[in-house]
Amino acid sequence: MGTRNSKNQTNVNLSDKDFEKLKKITDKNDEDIEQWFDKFRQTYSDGYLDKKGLSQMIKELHHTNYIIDENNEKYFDYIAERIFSIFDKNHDGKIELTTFINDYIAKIEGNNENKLNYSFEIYDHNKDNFIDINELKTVLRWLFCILNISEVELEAQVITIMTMFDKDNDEKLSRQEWTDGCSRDVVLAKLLDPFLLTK
Ligand SMILES: [Ca+2]
Ligand SMILES: [Ca+2]
Repeated sequence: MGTRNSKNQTNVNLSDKDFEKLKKITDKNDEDIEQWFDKFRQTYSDGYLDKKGLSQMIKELHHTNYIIDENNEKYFDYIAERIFSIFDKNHDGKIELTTFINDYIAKIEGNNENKLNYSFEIYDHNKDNFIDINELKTVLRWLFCILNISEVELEAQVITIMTMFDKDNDEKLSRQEWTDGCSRDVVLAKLLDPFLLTK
């Protein structure tokens, strides 16, 4: 084997390895994954996803783990937007379907350091390699909205996180401070995980 080929001829194929990984992270069965991937393969037959396609893909990937209501639908759109901006490196408004699947799974399923680097990029909106307080609040506000955590609690958590993570007290988190902080404090790391919906 090697790749799973569509009954419909396109050049977009999923490797067996990615297929198995998809099964693992989504709890879908073989047939579900085949059908699901076929649909995307047909819609995006040139092998590229746009922002809307990515959002749909992420929602569908995770909808068996999480019920999608209006609130978290917005969250998925937001996270998809963030993920898109990370993957669309040349800013042409499209990302390669199979590369995305491969990379996305590797990152959310990967070792802790990979995953933390990925979550860092989700938080770092302006890509200056620091997470400032506003960036922290922006992502957390989305997460807490889904978790029904209040704005008061949000403010309190932001203070806690900055106190625990910001070792050089410059009121922003470097990549190192972020990965060290999340590695030290698993409870906070769980709270900060932008991929909470994926488990
Ligand atoms: Ca930043
Ligand atoms: Ca700092």
